Amino acid sequence: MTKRSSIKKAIEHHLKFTLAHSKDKNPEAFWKATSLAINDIVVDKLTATRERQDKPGVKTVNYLSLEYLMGRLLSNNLHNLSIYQEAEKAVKDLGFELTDLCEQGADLALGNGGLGRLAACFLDSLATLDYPATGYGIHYQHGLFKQSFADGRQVETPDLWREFGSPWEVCRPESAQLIPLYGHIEHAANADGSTSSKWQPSVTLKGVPWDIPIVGYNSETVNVLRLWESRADQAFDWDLFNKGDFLNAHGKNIQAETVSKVLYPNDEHDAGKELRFIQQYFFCACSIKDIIARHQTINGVDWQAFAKDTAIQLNDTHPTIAILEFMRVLMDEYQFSYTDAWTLCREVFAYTNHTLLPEALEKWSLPLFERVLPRHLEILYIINEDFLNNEVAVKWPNDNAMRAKLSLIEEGGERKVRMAHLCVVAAHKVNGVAEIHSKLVKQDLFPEFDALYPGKLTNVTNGITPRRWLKACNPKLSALLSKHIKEDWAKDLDSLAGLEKLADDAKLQKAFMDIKLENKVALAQEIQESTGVRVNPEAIFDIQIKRLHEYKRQHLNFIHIVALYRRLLENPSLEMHPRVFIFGAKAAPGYHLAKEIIYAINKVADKINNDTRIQDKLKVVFLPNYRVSLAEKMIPAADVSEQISTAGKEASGTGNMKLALNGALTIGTLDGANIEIAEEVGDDNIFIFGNTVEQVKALKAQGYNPYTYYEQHAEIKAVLDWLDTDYFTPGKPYELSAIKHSLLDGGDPYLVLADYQSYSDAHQALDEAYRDKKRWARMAILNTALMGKFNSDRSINDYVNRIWQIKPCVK
Ligand code: OAK
Repeated sequence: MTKRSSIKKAIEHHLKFTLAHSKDKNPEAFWKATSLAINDIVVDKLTATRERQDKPGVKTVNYLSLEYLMGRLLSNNLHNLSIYQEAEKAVKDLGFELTDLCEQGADLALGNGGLGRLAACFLDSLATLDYPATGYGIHYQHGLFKQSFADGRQVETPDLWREFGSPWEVCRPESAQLIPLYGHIEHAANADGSTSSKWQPSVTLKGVPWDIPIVGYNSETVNVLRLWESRADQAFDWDLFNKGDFLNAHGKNIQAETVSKVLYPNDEHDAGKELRFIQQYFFCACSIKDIIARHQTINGVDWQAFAKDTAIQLNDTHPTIAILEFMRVLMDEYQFSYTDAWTLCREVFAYTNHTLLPEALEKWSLPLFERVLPRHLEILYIINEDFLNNEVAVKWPNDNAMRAKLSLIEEGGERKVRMAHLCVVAAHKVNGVAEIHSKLVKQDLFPEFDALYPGKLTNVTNGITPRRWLKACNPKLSALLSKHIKEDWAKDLDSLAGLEKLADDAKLQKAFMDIKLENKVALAQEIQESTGVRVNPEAIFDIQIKRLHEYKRQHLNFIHIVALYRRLLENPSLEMHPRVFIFGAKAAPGYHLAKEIIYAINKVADKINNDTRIQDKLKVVFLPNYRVSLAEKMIPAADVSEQISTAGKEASGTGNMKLALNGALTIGTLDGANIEIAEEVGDDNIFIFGNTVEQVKALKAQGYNPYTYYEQHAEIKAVLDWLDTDYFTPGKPYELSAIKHSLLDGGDPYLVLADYQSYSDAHQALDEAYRDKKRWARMAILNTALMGKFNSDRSINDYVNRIWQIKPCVK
């Protein structure tokens, strides 16, 4: 049987027997049946992978992350299995277009932004490179909220990604774990005079795993993403039920289920909520138990082999409690001495830092810690004493200030546990996510730790999977690349450098730019459908997509747009190529200024888009509900990529890599991975502007005063003052004043005004470059050609060589 006919048969089978559908053409049911049919192939490979990997001596990396932004799985899995075309034909035989079917699936949006999407790219690369790996996280009932706009303001509604089931996941009740929490400690005297502690927890949760297969591209491996769902330990209170108290009979279940109910929607902001703390502990405890259980199934109780077979990577500090849970299990359940447990712990754990923003650095209040996890806090004290007395005091004798600075506990005011310190002390490697970020982690965040542990702090520059972010999302460009590059470039992205010598070739330039235009036509249609705004595909599509955050400076982009509008009103024949500014961004529901920025962009967009005086030279669109599947439509259509964070604030960025790979030119600051992108493509093929990290520091040190820019720069003044009028919000002056207020009275913490002129100049240069068609085509081709470094396969191999020391596991 051909692949096409076997897929067709499997779809029909699932439609009839799994879903009990007749031959009606229900697209949702067809999507599910198709996914189930493909999942059959996946499960076969999964079983074979398990058989190969579950053997003594096979080292596995366990990736612990509170977030995974997976997006949709059907099209990705088809591409990775190299059966997309066969499936397309099979589905057509049944009367459907595969692209339409793929649109049916919900995004798996179990993450907020960069950190969660990075985790998803890394899982793809690990499976592609045949590395044994398990991802661990939470099976949130509701992922990141859905965003819509009402009169320009963000409205959030719950995400119901698995309301009617999800065809890829399988529940594994046989691997459920019991997780104790709260309660108290009982101390007992031992015969040798020492004391021992026994934790008497008062609550027990049950963690039930759901497994999602992770299909490698063109590889033998299907790994697993294991997500924990919380349930009550004992199901139902029959006593209450029999007494007629039906609602309370469910009480415990409802409480227990809240633990995995919803993803916290804060990006890079620690709100310090008890439920979030329990989420972290719950998934870490489940995962540690699972890792140990798996080790024992394969090795018996041979702890000698544990460190040889196990690496645990902490995706930021969110899973830090895994360190304390591992210590607790070793000491209290396996009778390890503290020293032996700590030695093993340090061999196994490594930690990735994803931000320098102080508001994102997690610190948990000590009373909260003590109430929820009394035994873990006791163990933390032991680690801290050991660290302060045997490491800090040895390096810096009699230095109380240093003790206080490095202690795992912050004193003064409310006492707090510093999660990042615990990570750095426990991990054998700590990495930042781009060269400059890792340098700042060493210099500014942890200089003393760098001195104490030479060589522990390192860098692994982020990457993105070229499978999802080029091959699958930009099929036309992919086909063109495959015509010119004989290697399997989706695996070996460096091979795209072969295009460099063709960057001036007129035929390639035309084909490349024709494809860009076709992608822009498709996005223009999407824009019209979702916002009603008509945009001209011949205009420059200038895109900023990322979470809404002051440091990412959507408001710098916004102020420049208002300035362009003003210039056009003053001079309608201003020479500029038509431009469409396109935004996609969600704001954390409690982040007031971020929401005001969304509102301001929407209000200004409304005015500009309906102003006939400017002859369609300027349009502004804010696409609602930015998410992975929308990014897949926007990125292939971008001419310009806005990467304009204040230097030193964006750890790496990964959208910058995706956009450049798809032939967009970056306008960006010398921040995060922009610096490495500039190194790869060369200064002629990127628009760099703004103050550098050193200049930002100097400006702040000399007492940055935004008012000087406001008073001395006529355009800045005119634009900010304009926002106070009711021009954009008829009858309601001051509706858009929040931005001005934050930039002037608020002190402009992210130096928007200091970078404004340089940003405006860079846009001017960009506009001129675009009008030279050949020059632009050359630059765009070179961006695609020279992104090889940013393949997440390279990142993963860096982790393997510098941190994990694992090997591919193949037949
Ligand atoms: C989110 C919550 C807490 C701490 C960090 C984050 C986060 O998403 N950080 C982002 O991580 C990405 C992946 O490393 C980087 O590319 C972004 O620059 C960084 O902001």
